[in-house]
Amino acid sequence: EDGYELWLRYSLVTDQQKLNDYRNTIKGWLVDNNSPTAQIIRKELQRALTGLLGKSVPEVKSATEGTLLIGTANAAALSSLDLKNRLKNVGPEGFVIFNTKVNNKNTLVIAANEDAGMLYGVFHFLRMLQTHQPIGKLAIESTPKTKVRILNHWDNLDRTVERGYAGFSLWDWHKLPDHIDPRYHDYARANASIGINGTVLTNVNANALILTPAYLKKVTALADLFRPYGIRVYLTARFSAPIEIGGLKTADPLDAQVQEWWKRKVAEIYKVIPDFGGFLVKANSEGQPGPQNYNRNHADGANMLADAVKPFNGIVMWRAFVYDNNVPVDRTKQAYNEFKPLDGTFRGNVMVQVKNGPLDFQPREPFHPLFGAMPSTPLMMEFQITQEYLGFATHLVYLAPLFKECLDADTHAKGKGSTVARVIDGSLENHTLSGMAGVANIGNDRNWCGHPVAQSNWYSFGRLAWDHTLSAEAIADEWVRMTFSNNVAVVSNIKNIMIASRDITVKYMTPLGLHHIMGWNHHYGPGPWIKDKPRADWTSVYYHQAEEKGIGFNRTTSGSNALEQYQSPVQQLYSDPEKCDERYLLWFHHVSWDRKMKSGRTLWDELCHQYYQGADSAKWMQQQWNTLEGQVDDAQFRFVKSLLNIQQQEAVWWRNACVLYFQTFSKKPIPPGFEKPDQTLQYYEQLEFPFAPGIRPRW
Ligand code: BDP
Repeated sequence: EDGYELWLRYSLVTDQQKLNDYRNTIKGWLVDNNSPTAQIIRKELQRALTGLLGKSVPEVKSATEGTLLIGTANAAALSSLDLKNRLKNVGPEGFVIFNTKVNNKNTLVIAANEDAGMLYGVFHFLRMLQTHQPIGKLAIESTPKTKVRILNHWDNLDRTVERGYAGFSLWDWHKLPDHIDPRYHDYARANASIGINGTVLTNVNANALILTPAYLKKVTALADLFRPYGIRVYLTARFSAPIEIGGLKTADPLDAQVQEWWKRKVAEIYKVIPDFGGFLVKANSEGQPGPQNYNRNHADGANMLADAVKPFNGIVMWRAFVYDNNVPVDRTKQAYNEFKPLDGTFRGNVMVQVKNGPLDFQPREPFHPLFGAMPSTPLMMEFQITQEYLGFATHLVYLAPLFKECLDADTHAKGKGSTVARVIDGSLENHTLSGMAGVANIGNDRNWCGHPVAQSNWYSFGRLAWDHTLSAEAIADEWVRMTFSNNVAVVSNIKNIMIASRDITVKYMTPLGLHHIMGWNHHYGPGPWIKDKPRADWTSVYYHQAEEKGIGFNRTTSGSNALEQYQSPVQQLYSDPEKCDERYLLWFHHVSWDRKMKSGRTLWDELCHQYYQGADSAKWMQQQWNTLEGQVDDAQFRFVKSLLNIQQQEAVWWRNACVLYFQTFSKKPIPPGFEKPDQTLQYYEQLEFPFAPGIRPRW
């Protein structure tokens, strides 16, 4: 196997009893609908049932014993079932699945209010078969918790992918619209199977060319293809497009000509893509143009675009990832400082898209203080699925635990239980708009994501966007069963590796709240020594602040006071170094090397301990994986094995480089019992990685 089939392998059900059971329950199927989505469902059912049940299951004309009946509320074949009532709570995308009698025959029904719900219901049902669930007494009702469940592709028009580690962009702009790569269908199927309903095709560091007629034709071809899969297309809007492709002298959002230009541009887009989703905008950050170039604020910019897309029901996703050249005392404070005062001034069709943490997708960050701080504005989550700071597509890091850690964090904005999840699903403040975005890890590598296990990160993002109450364990369980095997021992082994992998990675990269200590322009290996760059907040020393007495970024009142941006119970959780969760200690505090840690060790010893434990655990992952030989597909087995070998060596690289570097400040020995690094600090500092993927200057 080469990984192309993702979690949609549909291999024969190996549990004989389940197989018999499924064969008896599903003798035929009927999709009472003729929409393009229904055609997709027919194909998927043929393919899936043939694979899973090992024989083709016929399409039937009416409900007989053992029919899988699929349709929307008004389907004639389902008219006896009072579907309107059963579907009253599931909305346009939800579905119900239940066993019932029709014409006195045992049937299984998958029904929804609209086409997309039907498709989601079918994929849900297929997942149940793929994971060997019982299907005799089903009474499922499922509704997505967030409305916009969207991938952000950081794909450039030349097919390079910013922070992409799985080859080049899927979008072959050159050959579009005439050549439709069959892969686009498989991309859409995969997304539909996990409930993703939107895709931003282009990089947030935007190119205005995408808005020109020639490119809009190409975008239209993709939008037409994705539509029956329930997927809407969105684009990034370059704020200066009116100048670059419109011939105007300004892009000032309050300028009437500029407003008019965007209105026309938007009308032009909707003429060819009637369900165009809207725009994603990165403005006044890392060199991108924005309203501040004209002394306007983010709301002025967002609202101008929002007014343009409003008549067509479009939305604007305005990013809060902002920082500029005036390096503040603490870069992590800037987004809150700029956005919080604007709460209540955004149009109703604007969502502010906030990264999970206040810095930038580090292996571990506390949740972003904007969550819960802008009650009048719907905030969207932005997770990074691509592993920019987590070993690219080389290291095995299952991200659902990272996603969950943030979603489950309590902002205390409206008292206990005001979790980040409730902020972004709109329930905390009763917002109708809600969303979750994931920066895609997909490229044109045959296996889509580079690392076979990186597929689980795409998968778990989609599953959590649909239902953030799912646990990381449950999602891993599903994914392993669908991707590798239903064998209980295999499932538990791979799941154990996956669940542990994120913490292991944090330990060998950035334990105890360290952050932003990676290599200079590639963000790959360690670079805690990075200093003296054009901007302080692009260095590592700015973040770890190591010196003879201690280490860590003081974000309390005696330091940058970034803690003030959190609600008071959260502040209290973190402000006292004695009580602060040690996983965030050096994020919030500058503490002495001799400080006593919960383990009883000094901070220095504990830091070493964690680095060594991380690297040892990377070895443990290898050992665990090696026991799977012969129990999962051999090609996949060998591929992961070779990647784990690299990961293990690089965990040692991270450990050695960081321990040797921090030792120059602590001046303390590596605790007894730990093998000494076999190279000098200078060796690590001089290592160069000219071939690291995505190498390019930092913004
Ligand atoms: C950082 C990336 C940079 C992105 C930026 C962003 O290094 O390539 O452009 O985020 O999110 O993580 O805009």
